[in-house]
Amino acid sequence: MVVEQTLLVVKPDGVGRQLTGRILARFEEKGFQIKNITSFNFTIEKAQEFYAPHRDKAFFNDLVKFISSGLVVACIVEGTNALISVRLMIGATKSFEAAPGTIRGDFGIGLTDNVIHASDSYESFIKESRVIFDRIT
Ligand code: FUP
Repeated sequence: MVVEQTLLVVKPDGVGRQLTGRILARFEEKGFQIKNITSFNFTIEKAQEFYAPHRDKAFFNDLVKFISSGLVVACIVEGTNALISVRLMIGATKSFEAAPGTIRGDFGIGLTDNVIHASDSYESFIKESRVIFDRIT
């Protein structure tokens, strides 16, 4: 059992559909701390940096366009085993296959527009935090 941090981004579909409060409440109810909350619009350049691990994928341009298409809300989620726990809470990448009870399973049916992002590892958390906060928090 170890206290960890992970990065969460409520995507433009989640923010646009006014789901931010309900989504963040789930993490608070679970027992996690929400830190460094911020809202902003990704520039195309920042989005390319954020999604750099996917730069060779066929869906990269659509992904960058989508995440830059509107306001996002980003925060750090902190608590015991946050990395794996938050990933389980957000659910499978394809929202239409995500289990009921997960955020993607309960709030959407999209793939690119899948409501929420969470870091998949400590390394990703560090890289993604540098893009969003320009530093490690
Ligand atoms: P996840 O870690 O669950 O967000 O999923 P991935 O890292 O596999 O994918 C990153 C983002 O690319 C996801 F938000 C969804 C999007 N994506 C597509 O748009 N099309 C695909 O075919 C696969 C992923």
